[in-house]
Amino acid sequence: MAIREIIIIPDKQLRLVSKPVETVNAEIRKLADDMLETMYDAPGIGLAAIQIAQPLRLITMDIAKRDKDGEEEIKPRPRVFINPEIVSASEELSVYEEGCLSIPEYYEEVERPARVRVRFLDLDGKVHEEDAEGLYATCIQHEIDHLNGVLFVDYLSKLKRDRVMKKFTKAAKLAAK
Ligand code: GNR
Ligand code: NI
Repeated sequence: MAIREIIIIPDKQLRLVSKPVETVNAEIRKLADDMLETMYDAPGIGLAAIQIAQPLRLITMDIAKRDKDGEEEIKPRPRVFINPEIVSASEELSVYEEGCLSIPEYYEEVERPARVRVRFLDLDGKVHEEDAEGLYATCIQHEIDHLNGVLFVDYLSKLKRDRVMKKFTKAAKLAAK
């Protein structure tokens, strides 16, 4: 396994539409492994392949640690979603404060469907369908958005989005000098 560099805004690659994984082979399993290691190291609860500059429809996630504000230790639950699709979404919406490893240290509330049904392939190429709610529903929608070049700031007011994009554009220019 290896930790890969996470790209941040305004990197234009984050706006690419990622390509479906054609075959779940050793190369894809290695990429998924590296994504999990990169995600845990960051740390984050989800990661889309494009965040490490790989435009493939591949997501990793582990929301287990998020429930860990109590005493008991929660075991890690690494998950991999290949070619994930939302097959249905609830009319009911819910609000979560979201963050993104590609927009470091910026958090805002986003409203999304409270529940979604998601279809995906696992690392054996087997099809699954699952109902997601709560943080799982929010996170899988956030990650699938990445596969389509969409960022959570796209749901905010133009004022807020412009402000955060500008801040990171300035920082990138200073770093390049
Ligand atoms: O680590 C992450 N936390 C998070 C919190 C609320 C909603 C979505 C997320 S995903 C984010 C990691 C990330 O950027 N995934 O693309
Ligand atoms: Ni993100």
